[in-house]
Amino acid sequence: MDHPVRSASLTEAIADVAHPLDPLSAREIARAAAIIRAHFPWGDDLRVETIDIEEPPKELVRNYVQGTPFPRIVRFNIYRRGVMGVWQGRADLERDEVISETFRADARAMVAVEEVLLIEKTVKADPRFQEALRRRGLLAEVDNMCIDPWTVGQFGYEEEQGRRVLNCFVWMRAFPLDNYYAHPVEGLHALIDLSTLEILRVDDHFEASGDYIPVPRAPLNFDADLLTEFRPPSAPLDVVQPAGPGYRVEGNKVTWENWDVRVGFNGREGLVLHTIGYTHQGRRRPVVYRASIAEMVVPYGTPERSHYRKNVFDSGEIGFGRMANSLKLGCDCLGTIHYIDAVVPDLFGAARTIENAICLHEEDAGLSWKHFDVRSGRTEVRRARKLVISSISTIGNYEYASYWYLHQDGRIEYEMKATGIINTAGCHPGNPGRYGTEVAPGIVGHIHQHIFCARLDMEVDGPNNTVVECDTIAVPPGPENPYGNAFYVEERPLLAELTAQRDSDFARMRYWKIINPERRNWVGTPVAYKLEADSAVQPFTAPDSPSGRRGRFVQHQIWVTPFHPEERFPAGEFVNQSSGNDGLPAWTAHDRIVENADIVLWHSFGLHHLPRPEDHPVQPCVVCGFKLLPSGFFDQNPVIDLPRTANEASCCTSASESCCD
Ligand SMILES: [Cu+2]
Repeated sequence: MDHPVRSASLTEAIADVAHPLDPLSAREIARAAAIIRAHFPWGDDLRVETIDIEEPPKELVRNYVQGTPFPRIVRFNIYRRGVMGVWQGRADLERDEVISETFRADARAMVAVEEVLLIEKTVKADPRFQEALRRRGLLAEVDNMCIDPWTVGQFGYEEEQGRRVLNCFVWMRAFPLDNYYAHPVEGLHALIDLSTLEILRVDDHFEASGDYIPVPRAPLNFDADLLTEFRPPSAPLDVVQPAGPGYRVEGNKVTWENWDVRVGFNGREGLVLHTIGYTHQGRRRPVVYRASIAEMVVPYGTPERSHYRKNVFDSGEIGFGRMANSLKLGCDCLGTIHYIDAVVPDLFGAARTIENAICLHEEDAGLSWKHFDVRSGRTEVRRARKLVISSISTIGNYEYASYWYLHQDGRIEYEMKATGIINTAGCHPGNPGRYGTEVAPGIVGHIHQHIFCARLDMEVDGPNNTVVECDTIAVPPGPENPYGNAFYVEERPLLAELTAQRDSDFARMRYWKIINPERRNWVGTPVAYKLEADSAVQPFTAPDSPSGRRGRFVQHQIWVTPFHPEERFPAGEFVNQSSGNDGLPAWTAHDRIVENADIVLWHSFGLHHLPRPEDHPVQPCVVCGFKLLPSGFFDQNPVIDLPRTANEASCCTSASESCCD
């Protein structure tokens, strides 16, 4: 590879921590684990769900002077093997002690990958499971079975109370590299207690009728070693920056064009952007204090067999950060790349480094602006580029690729690209039922949604903001609208939490602005950013249903809350098997004031996904996201100052022609 590559760890050691918002280093995680182990003398039974930095108060961050000392407080969620509930607490790394602890008896810790590794073997050895395979004529192939455990939600079933439970779905492979999701063993499930590895129940949904759905056997693969036909390779398309990239990285602070941002990461949310600001005409102006994808849920739409239980919170139950990939140069990332490693705790509190978890690079972003003056005959044209900060997480069958883009013109854009393998089920060929698409003979992809929640702790030009709803109103035809053409935008500030739970409205071309009421632009209106909610999703899960209760954040595209350091996750701190009593609905019930306040804007968005045959056997990326757009934040086009340049590496396929003058 001759692409330049730079690599660094976010933080190497406590001594190297340069900023109060820096994520925990490997050494800090190890030290925190040692403090916790000394405080909770459970020996080998100690299990770690979370060890993460407690972000210091905003005032400390805002007034921080480089090189001065700052506190390092760690948040932890831990549990004891075989004991239900979670100990939530804090440790002070300087004082070397646990400074607070609360036992949350009803909480169930997130599911760790280390915990599920033993499940497959246990299920396969269960006589009830083997008997179900025998009834299907599959017992001889028991070794080929692939057992995927799924989180179960909270349906109030007696046998699941007081336990940590997963429900297994079954696929099978014909040989080691075979794509097993092409071979669902439909209607067969094992419910397992994660703490004891006891199999509570095996469900064979076809036992009574005997009408088994056959396992589709045709191989449908995507591994290059198994594919025989490839199209000819495309012409090379290289991204080359001979003078190096346009960004600068110091520790985990990134400066690019007029932007500066601090890159953070944790085991639950994955990528976090801190203190995003834009310097214009010599003044740094804050825009977002903290931005992350704080939760996501995938509700499935079929009530059939055990599929109704599928309503998974891949972030809050599993952890985007913990499941982040090590990215590969020239494959995941193209161009002049700066990689950042991430460090997360493993199940036993050891620091696990995910090398190259975060990718930073520039991309061409097409045209920025242009005008041809017909009278002077002159053309002014500028090209745009963007800074990309990304990471990719694999959660079971699916990949979530997360991209933050900073644009030169002040735009912040987020894209979630979903790829990987759809969750497949079996059907009688030609009869997928109304809840899905038959994506290949005998394989159904059920309808579902992927709904994410962005937590946007805004600070547009200062700490206090107001969210304003903007509806376009058509004036009724009559004396005030004699030509029938009149329409205008009506603005309405969202003053308190309960009235700030808002939905997209196509009939009104609704959008929202985040304004700073105390700062005006040159025409006297409050400076603002506009949220473009391009990927609003209409939820179809009943809000009071067992699954709907747990993910109520999907019921509105917009929620606004006053900042509170403990209000971090929209479906609550502990989501696994939760009943839905925590999170946005509980907090906003207090109807706190959100006008001209330190506010957090929560935006639910996502994908409405009835799988297509083209999504199978591996899905090309489908994309959802949103944009934050300056809207009266600047007095005029902020990229009017882009220098007039022509790209010298560009050429014409016909050598005699000159494209640029
Ligand atoms: Cu999907």
